[in-house]
Amino acid sequence: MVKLKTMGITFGLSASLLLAACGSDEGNQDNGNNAGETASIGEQIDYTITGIEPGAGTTELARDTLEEYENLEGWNLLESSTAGMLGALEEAVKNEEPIIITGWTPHWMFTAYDLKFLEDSKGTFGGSENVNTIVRKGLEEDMPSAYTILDRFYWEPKDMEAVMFDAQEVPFEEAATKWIEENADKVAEWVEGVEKVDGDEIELVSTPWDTERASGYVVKAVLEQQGYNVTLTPVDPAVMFQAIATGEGDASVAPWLPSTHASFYEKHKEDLVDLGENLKGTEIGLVVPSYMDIDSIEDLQPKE
Ligand code: PBE
Repeated sequence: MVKLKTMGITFGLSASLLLAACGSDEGNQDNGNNAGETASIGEQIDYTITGIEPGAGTTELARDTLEEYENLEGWNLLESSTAGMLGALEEAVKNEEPIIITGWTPHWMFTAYDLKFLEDSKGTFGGSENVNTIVRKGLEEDMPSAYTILDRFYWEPKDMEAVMFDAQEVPFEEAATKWIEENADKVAEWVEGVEKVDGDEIELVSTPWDTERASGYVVKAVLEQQGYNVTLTPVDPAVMFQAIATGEGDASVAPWLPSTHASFYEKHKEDLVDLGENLKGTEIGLVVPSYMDIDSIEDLQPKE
C-alpha cells in the first residue's frame, strides 16, 4: 500500500513538472519575448570562458581579449587549471552542451574531441606561432657542447605529438626515450661532432604543460647521452624567463613566441640569448566544440 501511494505521489509530481515545463515554454512564446529565439551562447554559459592557470601566457592573452573586443563586455574568464578546463570540456562534450575554453595546439584535446578555434579578427591571440629555445648569457662559453645541441634542437609538431601521445600510457621520460630511439637520425644531426662531457651539471627550466614535458624530456635525455647531469624544473612562464635572465637556469626549450609569452620575453630579452625556434606552427585561442553554431569571437553577444 505504502509503495503504491508513493508511486502515486511520484507520478503526480512528474506530471505536474511536465505540465509546468510545457506551460513555461508556451509562456515564452506568448510573451512575444524573443519569439522563436533560443538563449544566446553567452546566456547559456553565463558569459564565462573556461580558462586555465592564472600564470599561463594564454590566460594573459585571454584577459587582453576580453578587454579588446567590445562585444565581450561583461564576459569573464574562469581561471583554474588545465586539468579543470579539460574536465569541464569533457563534461560539456558528453552532454553536447556549449562551452568556450582557452585552448592550444598541439594538444590531444583536438584528437579526442571535434573542436575549432574561434576566428580572432583582432589578432589578440597572435595567430600561428613557434616554440623557441632560450639560454642564459655565457652558456656558449661555459658549456659549448650543450649550447650546440640546444642551438640545433628542432623538431615538428608531429614529433611532439608522438611523445605526448605515448605519455598518456607511460611516463614522459619513457616516451621521450622511445622517440629518441625511433628518430636516431634526427638526434644524430643534433649531436654530430659534439664533444662529450663528464657529468657537467646543467639546469633546464620548463613550464608545466605536456607540450613542454615532451620537449623537455627529449632534450634532457639527449644531453644525458652526451654526459651531462641534467635537472629539468617546471615553473610558471614568468619564473622561467626570470631564471634564464638571472642565470639561475641555463636553458629552456619552452617559450611560446612571439605572442603567448610576449610580455615575459619583452621584460627579459636583453638579459638572455634567443636561439630561435625549435618548433613551428603552434596556436592558442578561444576554442569550442564543432557542434556549436559559432565561428568567430566577434559573433559573441555582450552581456545584457
Ligand atoms: N600553453 C602551453 C602555455 C605554453 C604551453 C599554451 C598552455 C601557456 O603559457 O599558455
